[in-house]
Amino acid sequence: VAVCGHGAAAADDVPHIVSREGRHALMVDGAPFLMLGAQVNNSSAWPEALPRVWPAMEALNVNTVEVPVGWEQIEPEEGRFDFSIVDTLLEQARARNLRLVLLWFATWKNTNPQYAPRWVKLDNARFPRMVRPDGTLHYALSPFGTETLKADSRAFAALMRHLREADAQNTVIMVQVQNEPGSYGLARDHSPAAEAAFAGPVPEALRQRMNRPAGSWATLFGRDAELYFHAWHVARYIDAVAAAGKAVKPLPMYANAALPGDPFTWQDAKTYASGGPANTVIGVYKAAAPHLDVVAPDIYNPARKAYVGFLEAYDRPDNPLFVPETGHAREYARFFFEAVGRGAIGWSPFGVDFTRYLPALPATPKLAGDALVPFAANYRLFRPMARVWARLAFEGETWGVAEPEDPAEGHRRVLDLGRHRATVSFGSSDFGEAPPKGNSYPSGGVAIARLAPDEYLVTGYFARVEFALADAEAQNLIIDRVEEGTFDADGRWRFARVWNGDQVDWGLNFTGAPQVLRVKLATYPKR
Ligand code: N0T
Repeated sequence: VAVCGHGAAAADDVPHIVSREGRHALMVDGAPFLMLGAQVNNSSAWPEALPRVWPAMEALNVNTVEVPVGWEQIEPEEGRFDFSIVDTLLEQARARNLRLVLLWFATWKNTNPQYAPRWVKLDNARFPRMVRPDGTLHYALSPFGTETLKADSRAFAALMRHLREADAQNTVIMVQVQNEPGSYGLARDHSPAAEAAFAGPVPEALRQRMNRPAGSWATLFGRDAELYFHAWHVARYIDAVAAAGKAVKPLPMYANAALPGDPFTWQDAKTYASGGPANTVIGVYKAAAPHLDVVAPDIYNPARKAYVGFLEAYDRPDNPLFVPETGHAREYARFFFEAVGRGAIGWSPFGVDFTRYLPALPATPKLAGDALVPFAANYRLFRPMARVWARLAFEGETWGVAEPEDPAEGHRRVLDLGRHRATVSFGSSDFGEAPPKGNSYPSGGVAIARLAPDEYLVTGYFARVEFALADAEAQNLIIDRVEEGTFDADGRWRFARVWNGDQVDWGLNFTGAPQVLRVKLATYPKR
């Protein structure tokens, strides 16, 4: 069969990213891997809290858990390291056959230094904060703090050294360096070192990448000068931390972004996390941070157009698409299909465990089991074929679509598959051609992969899929055969039954049941 499994690989084959012809794969154990992820709450990486993490992960069918490791947790006193939490995480993840992404909460966590040890965050002389234009101190640490960079890099390298020693089997497959870095309410640092740098020329690597002549930040970048300047220096800092870690164990590394409100509207840098890898500065990060394999969006905007706009911004030949955080409200679940359809290496709702922290909910978990259902359904569908899908996305073509919520968009989306076209409609009845009404809430999603010129893998929830020829004048389309089945552990297709009659006459109707189809199309002449 064309869709086959993954080969065996040595345990010391460190996970890495490969890119070819604009497509990307996260290689784990020697083959493409699709992260079906979830991120725990910020304070859940403690032995006391973990028993309320794993049951949520099990309910979700994830294959990967994103867990923070705070600098304060591993280096409470300068030079004294304690990796017991890392060992606990490795052991408990392995017992559940889960992979981990570790999140290095250090100099910047949602821009602030809250996770830096107290010997760092309370010592302004040695570890300086950013300065506002009026000379007062901003809360965030400055990217010009050379001692801060040295201390952060040393701690991060120690963490990676511990992984090199304690994780030869690569339970940890990727590492996030900082968390949503930058600064809120301040476009850039105004410390003396920053002022001097801002008055100087734009660095060669950046102006060449941006294809600009030599010049100052202000002349080359106008209203974006401070944003680009800050992004450059924060990215250089993160790159140095990443490089220190990679020199020890070269795991894939990434930085994540707190985004502006939407990807279409220009916003003043003061109104979002300036300095972080937002969609507005991906090129700056690519020039400044060659040791980061990925820059990634944390997407908390549930409007389809905005969500897809962010996915499109980060899905680039020089950047694998990865969504390390997204909302866990039910209307976000459908965007999984948009992400995997674009060949994302992973996707992960944020804050999904059973620790509770909202005072408004004194007696119940913040997130009850019910809320996980649509996310669990996605992963239930994809977990058996995660390797197959990752390979198809890397070697071939895939498409994905989520149900629109804006009535102006209607309840149909058309996917251009080249020779064919797939019309996906949401809220159709089981039979007949009545116009689709939309689902009771935006919950529909479909993903399609090409298996052969006339054959597709098709799956989804709460949607109808109808195939047509792009050139309907030349020939007539006929369904050759629709097989429902599953993939076994080796990635081999297990045929279950043929769909025919009512199951194909009105399109392929996906319900809430996990169904995967192989659809073979054919043609017959017009005359
Ligand atoms: C996320 C999460 C966690 C204009 C929020 C989202 C996580 C962090 N931050 O629960 O704190 O660690 O990465 C920030 C969203 C900013 C929205 C700005 C709208």
